[in-house]
Amino acid sequence: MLDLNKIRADFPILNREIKPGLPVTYLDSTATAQKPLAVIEAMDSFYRRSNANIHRGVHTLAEESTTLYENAREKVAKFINAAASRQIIYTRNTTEAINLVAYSWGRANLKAGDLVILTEMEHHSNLVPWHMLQAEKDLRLEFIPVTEDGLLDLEAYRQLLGLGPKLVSFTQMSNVLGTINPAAEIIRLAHEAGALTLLDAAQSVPHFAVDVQALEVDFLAFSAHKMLGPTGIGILYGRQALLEAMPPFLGGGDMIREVHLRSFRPNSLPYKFEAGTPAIAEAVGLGAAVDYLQQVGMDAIAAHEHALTEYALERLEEIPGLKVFGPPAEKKGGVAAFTLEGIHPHDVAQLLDGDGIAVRAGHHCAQPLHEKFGIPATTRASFYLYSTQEEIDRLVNGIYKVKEYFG
Ligand code: 7TS
Repeated sequence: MLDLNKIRADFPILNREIKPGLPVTYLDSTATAQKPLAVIEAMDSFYRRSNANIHRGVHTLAEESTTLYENAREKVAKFINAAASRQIIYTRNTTEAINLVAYSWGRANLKAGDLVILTEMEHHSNLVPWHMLQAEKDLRLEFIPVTEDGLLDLEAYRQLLGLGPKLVSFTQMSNVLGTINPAAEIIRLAHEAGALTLLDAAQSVPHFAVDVQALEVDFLAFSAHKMLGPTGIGILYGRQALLEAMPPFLGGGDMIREVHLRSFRPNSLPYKFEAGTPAIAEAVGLGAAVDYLQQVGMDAIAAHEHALTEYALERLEEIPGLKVFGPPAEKKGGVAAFTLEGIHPHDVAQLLDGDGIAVRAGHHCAQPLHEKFGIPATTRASFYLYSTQEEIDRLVNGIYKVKEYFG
């Protein structure tokens, strides 16, 4: 069990009042997580004490800053059980990590007619890079269908595998349905069919233990800001042999070993993929976020969110006219996207905001998924380690008020 009072005291923003006497009820952690003091202070201390550019100086500050930056990489490597920290590439976010794979690996390895399998529940960041590459390379894209209850249709997947895909790229957890996909099985089947795999772990790494070696995944992408860390930094993990064979993505300083007027030699891993001055303070913040998550314990966080999700679904589903999308709680993480009969999802979110309740409305960057269900938008509440039953009660009461308002 989590000590929720203790945890909540670590997050200054959770004390924020939206209006005098009206506390914030933050139910939008799927979009971005709030930050504990440990992360804020690590970044503050970096700028106060150690700020300098990395890898380029012999002076004390440059050495300190380089050490802090690289220590954070080690922490991330251990956190997802990567075999070596050079397999951890700093990017800006999940989106950039997926684009890196599409542009570097995809451009070098895919040709006209090659098949990439995605799913109908992907975030736009695991769709559009492949659309763009398809336009360039004339690839074939196919999609694992989503069933009515929000699961991937694995029978259809097996059939698609018969077409000889080169890559299967999919999300470990849907940011709308909350579905936790059977990643290990999907990866194993892909490998049996001779395909590589990319796992969008934007919604999984923050919420439960992810072990890249146990999964045997080839590429994995996630964002610091969804796991208590700062914005502006994300991670691409890759199998070492793959990363070594890939051409650089962005060119410039730091990613080179030597440069001449008409040529360059790329740097070794991970620097080959880190062009220009990176997000140094953000890496330090990410390292502090990893420490914080590990101190609380990923299994305890997952258990807390699971209990909350069960409670939330039970309470939400008793509201007449409310439909939650996605599978039952046992197959789902802490996300509840819903529609309320006769009321636009944006109106629901707007009225809830009047009660200090922060939820999101729209297609949540998963427009094809909403099209599949024949709806333009949903209202989405999402939970994290600091979320409470009381906040879910406030949400439910708020929704009853919205219904009253609209008669
Ligand atoms: N993949 C998934 C599954 C996501 O949920 C998101 C962000 C991304 C990729 C992209 O992450 P980024 O850090 O590169 O932006 N999801 C959301 C969301 O659900 N609402 O706002 C952002």
